[in-house]
Amino acid sequence: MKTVFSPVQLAHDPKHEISDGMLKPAVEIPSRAEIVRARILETGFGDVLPPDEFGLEPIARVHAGDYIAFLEGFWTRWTNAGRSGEAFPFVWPVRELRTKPVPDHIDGLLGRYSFDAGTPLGEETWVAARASADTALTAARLVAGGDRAAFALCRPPGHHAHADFYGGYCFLNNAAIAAQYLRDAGADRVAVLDVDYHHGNGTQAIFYDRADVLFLSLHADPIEEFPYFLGHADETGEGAGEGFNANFPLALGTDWPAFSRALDAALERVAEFSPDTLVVSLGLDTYERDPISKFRLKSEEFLALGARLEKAGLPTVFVMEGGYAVDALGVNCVNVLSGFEG
Ligand code: Q9C
Ligand code: ZN
Repeated sequence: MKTVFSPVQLAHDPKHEISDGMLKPAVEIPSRAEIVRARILETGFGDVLPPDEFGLEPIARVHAGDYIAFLEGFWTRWTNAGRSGEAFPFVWPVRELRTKPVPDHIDGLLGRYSFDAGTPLGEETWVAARASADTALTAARLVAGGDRAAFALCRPPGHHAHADFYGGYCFLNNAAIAAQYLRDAGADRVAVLDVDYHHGNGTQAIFYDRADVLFLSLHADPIEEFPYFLGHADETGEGAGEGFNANFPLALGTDWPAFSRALDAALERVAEFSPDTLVVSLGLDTYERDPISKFRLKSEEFLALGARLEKAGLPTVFVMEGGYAVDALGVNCVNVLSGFEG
């Protein structure tokens, strides 16, 4: 299968993040993408193509106009306010606080358009996030055009980004943008299966009231793990989307046997739904040595994950999400893809 990647995605190069209640070195860093690209080339897995430019329209099918304008204009506002370096929000409109009117002040805007302080926003974030979305869109276009599968080597990742706020290292929801593109290109039903260690809260929320996009997520139980406030098993969709959302929260320490049982259950739901296309939010942070995660998948077991996904028998768009054990990320990611190819 083909891989899509743009070096513009490397421009988002954060130095720090707030996690564990303090300022720490950033883990969602450019070398993540570089090591995966290097592994694809060194194993001769397939061609690596640059993305096409799709413009803002397919992004605006998923994200709010004011949010897109905020991201686009952020750096100018930030520097006009006399600030420099990467930005972190610190105040949010929770519970009784109001989301309207939208504040004029940059710190108010940062809080309005985010949900955590763990996601550094810098000068090059917008250009990189756009390139990452173009990468997902190009992979979706390949599959819409008849390729059995394609790999979008996305970075920054996307699945935590909602229609109008960022977080969890994510700004534009690449998988959701790809799924919506596939619908607009003629697919009647699209399933998004999220196998990242963290719940795909953004993707879930974007499609929560829709019956045309089934969202399924396997992840660490949010009672114990980020994003904490979404991802429980009783979230099944609402309105027309009731029954078209399925969460599989798993215990910390989950290994491949338990993970693959949940995967089988999720893929059974996919088969019942009978989608035209499958989008896989491919996080590799389920790896046993991931520095921020607590599942126990081994490198060889990612081959089995890919093989199991292939058995669904669907045109498949892989969209990279998390995975922070950089030295092993290339092997683990290409194991999934080559397991799929058999
Ligand atoms: N102590 C993705 O995998 N911070 N995002 C966790 C750990 C947020 C992960 C703090 C993790 C976000 C795309
Ligand atoms: Zn993750």
